Amino acid sequence: MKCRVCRGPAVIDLKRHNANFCSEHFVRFCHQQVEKAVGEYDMFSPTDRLLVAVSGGKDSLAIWHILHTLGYQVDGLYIGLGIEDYSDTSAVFAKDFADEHGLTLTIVDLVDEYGYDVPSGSKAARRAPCSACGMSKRHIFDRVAVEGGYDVLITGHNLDDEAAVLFGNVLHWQTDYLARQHPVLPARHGLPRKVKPLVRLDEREMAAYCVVSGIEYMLDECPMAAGNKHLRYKDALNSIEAASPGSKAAFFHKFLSQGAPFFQEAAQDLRDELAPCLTCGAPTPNEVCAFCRLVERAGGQPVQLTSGPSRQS
Ligand code: Q46
Ligand code: ZN
Ligand code: ZN
Repeated sequence: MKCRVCRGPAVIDLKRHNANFCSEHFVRFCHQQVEKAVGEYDMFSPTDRLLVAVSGGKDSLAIWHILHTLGYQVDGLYIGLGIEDYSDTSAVFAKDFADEHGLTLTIVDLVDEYGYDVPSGSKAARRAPCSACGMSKRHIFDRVAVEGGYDVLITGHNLDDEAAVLFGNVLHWQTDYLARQHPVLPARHGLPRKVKPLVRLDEREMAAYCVVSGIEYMLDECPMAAGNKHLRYKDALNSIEAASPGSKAAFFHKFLSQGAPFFQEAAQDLRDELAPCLTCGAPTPNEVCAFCRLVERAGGQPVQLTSGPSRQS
């Protein structure tokens, strides 16, 4: 197996690209795929201040590493979710990475700042853990990005993540979710743009990127992920991909180029319906946002977005 670029010994084969790479050229390939996604979807420019949401897992540490290596100004944000040992261990990976590379990491702890953790909050709000967790994370991403004056918030969702979400949305024809599924969510109501620069790279490639770049990351899966339907969708897509390499990327990227335009009107309608939450100021279709309702039911304390938008009356 020889590297497509230098003909030296290859360390990875990428069937959907019909290519093999050595370590050096695989790293270069990953950087190029990120630059391509950033340019294709006009995600950000070198002068933007970027904030990456870091979980301590392979994807978020890889995108932080890639963007830092490419010369972007990018800080990290880690949220302590209070999920058993998983949270304690993943925090160590995030902090060690930041220290090793001399990068700035903001840490927000759900219990310290809001008075609940994911297990207790999801029970109190009678929501699935991943629903309560996702909502909490989105709110804190917005808050820290606004308070820190960041232009763009970055998440480490990769091609497998996005294809699995698309698969679920198509299975149930959830047109409102399909309308929102895009690697760039525009800035709105004073909140930053949100982007996903890993949409051209998959899970295996991100794990390999970390290994060849010497990035230590949290290997364990979140214990609350068991039963998550997106894991089943990933398995289904992986079977199709094994039989027909390239199917997953085609499914997702052709949706963006050929399917998504059909949902644009619905996406605009959804954006028009939003107004700032009366409690925290985050955009919501209701008077009080779902996050503030969750915090209240969990017995915690909402935190106002300090320089966020004000409600038009
Ligand atoms: S951390 Fe949170 Fe994930 Fe764990 S509870 Fe679910 S959403 S699985 S990315
Ligand atoms: Zn090579
Ligand atoms: Zn709110």
